[in-house]
Order: sequence, then C-alpha cells, then structure tokens
Amino acid sequence: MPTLSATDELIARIQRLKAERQAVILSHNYQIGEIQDVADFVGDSLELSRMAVEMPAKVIVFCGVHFMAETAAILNPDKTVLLPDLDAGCSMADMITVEQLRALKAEHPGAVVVCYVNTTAAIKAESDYCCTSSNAVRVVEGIPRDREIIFIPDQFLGDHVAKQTGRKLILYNGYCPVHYRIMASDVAAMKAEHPAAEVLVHPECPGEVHELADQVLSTSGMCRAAKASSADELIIATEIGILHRIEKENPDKRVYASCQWCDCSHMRVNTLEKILWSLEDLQHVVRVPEEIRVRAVRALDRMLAVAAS
Ligand code: CIZ
Ligand code: SF4
Repeated sequence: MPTLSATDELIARIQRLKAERQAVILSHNYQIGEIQDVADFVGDSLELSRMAVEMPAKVIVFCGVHFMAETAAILNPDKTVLLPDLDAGCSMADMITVEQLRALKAEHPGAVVVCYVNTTAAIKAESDYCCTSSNAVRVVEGIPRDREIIFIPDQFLGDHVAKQTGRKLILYNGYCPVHYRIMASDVAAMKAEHPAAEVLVHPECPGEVHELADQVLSTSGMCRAAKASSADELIIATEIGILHRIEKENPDKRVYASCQWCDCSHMRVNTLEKILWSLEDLQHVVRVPEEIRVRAVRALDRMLAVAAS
C-alpha cells in the first residue's frame, strides 16, 4: 500500500472528523491553496453567507476572517460557527467604531447607512443595509434617490459605487492596507509587458488602479470573468490567495498578480492543522450577543435579497 504524506494524512483526518461532526468547511477566495482544496465550498463573502444558510450542517468551519464568521453566526443562530484562528481579523473592519459611525449619523440625520460586509457585527447592527463588493452597486441603486446615503468604511469601493450609480455618497476614510499597496505604476508596467492581457481589478484598490482596469470586480466576479475571458493572459489586482483558484480553473491561461507581496496576514493565519484542531475541540466558537444579532440580521437580510452583479 502506498504511504500517505503528512499532508494527505492531515487531510484524511480532517475529512473523517468533518463527517463525524456533521461539519462543512467554507473557504474564502483569499485562503491559501491547500485550504481552498480541502473546503466544501470556495467563494466570496456573499456566496459564503448564502452557503452557511443553505448547507444542512451542524457545524461550519469558516476559513476566512472574523467578520465573515460573525456574519455566518448572525445568519445561523442554531449552527456552531468556528474560526480556526481568532487572530484572523480585518484591518479595514477595525477602522470604524460604533462611536465614529454614530457621530457620522448625527451629522447626517435621516441618511440611510450602507455598510460593506467588512465590518463588525456591532457596525452592522447600526446600519440599514449591508453589501459586498459583488452587490454594492445594486444595493445602492435600490435606495430611493431622494435619500442621502452614508457608505462605510471603504472609501475606494464607495467611490466606485458612486461613479457606477451616479449617486453622491457620504464616504468614510477606511481602506484595506493590502489593496492599498497595489500601485497604478506597477499595473501600468505589467500592462506594457503583457499588452494582450485582460486586467481585472478589485474595487478595494485605489482609484488610479481602477482606471487601468478592463473590469472592476469582486473576487468571485473575477473568477467568473477569468473563465469567460477570450484573453490568454490575465493581470489580477487583488489579494494573491485568489491566484490559486484562477490558475486551477484556467490551466490554459497565464495569470499574473499585479503585486506579488499583496497577501493579507489575517487571511494567512489559517492552516490545515488549525482546521483539524478546530474540528477536534470545536474551537473557536464565534458568537454574537443576541441584542446585536437581531439588529445586524436586518442589514444582512437586505444584502442577501439583492443578487450579485
Ligand atoms: O466580499 C468578499 O468576499 C471580499 C471581502 C472580497 C471580494 O470581493 O470577494
Ligand atoms: Fe481585510 Fe484587506 Fe485582509 Fe480583506 S484583504 S481581510 S479587507 S485586511
């Protein structure tokens, strides 16, 4: 009998325990390749939120960052949601506090608050709508034109949505430090080197990078566009974990990251070992206090009612 490698052994133990626990493993598109490969489903946060509701599991091992697991916990109070490492935070989500949002609301009484999914449960509880990068434009389009809109926390996604919808949004100055490192000059140099490549840019990138894009898309939008593209080469401007999926799904295309060092340290803390420990000890349970959950779920239900674009 052939001997199993340590990684194969680890994966076999994860699969056995997953069945025993009636668990599913959900992975964000930015997770390391071996986690994506062991997961039951890989997607963006809108798809993962939907899967967390639809999959008939008792336990959800959420391989992503804290706000994503929290979102799953808000939507599934009867399921156990586990985050393999509690250090998987999000620098953008940490950029706005409830006090800061309340101050903004006090400055603009009557404004509708749209929060990006990259926020804490407490911020979602103070918001009217939640959105992801794949449905932000549609969420804003669905709000009556005579209402003022506060859009938090990502200024670059907010600016993109304002341009796409022709709406004037009240923006906040949050941003993702990983996407902020993606430089327009680097993307321009790559385009010069690969003039036939299609350029796919995430809306969290700075505005000058959007201007160099063929399409500005969420991560799962990028995966769909990569498959549909007639180009042989793709330049991808987002967190580099996504290259694993795009390369796997498009073996005939050459895929270039616009920034080799744009990896998110929060996304990287999850490992196969930590998934196994998470299943063994049912750790770390992500819970949202009921008083916050019931308020946050309204904004999330409105997000789920709007399709991805
Ligand atoms: O919504 C998500 O999953 C995030 C954070 C990025 C994206 O565009 O998929
Ligand atoms: Fe947050 Fe940026 Fe990491 Fe996404 S890539 S989890 S927005 S810090």
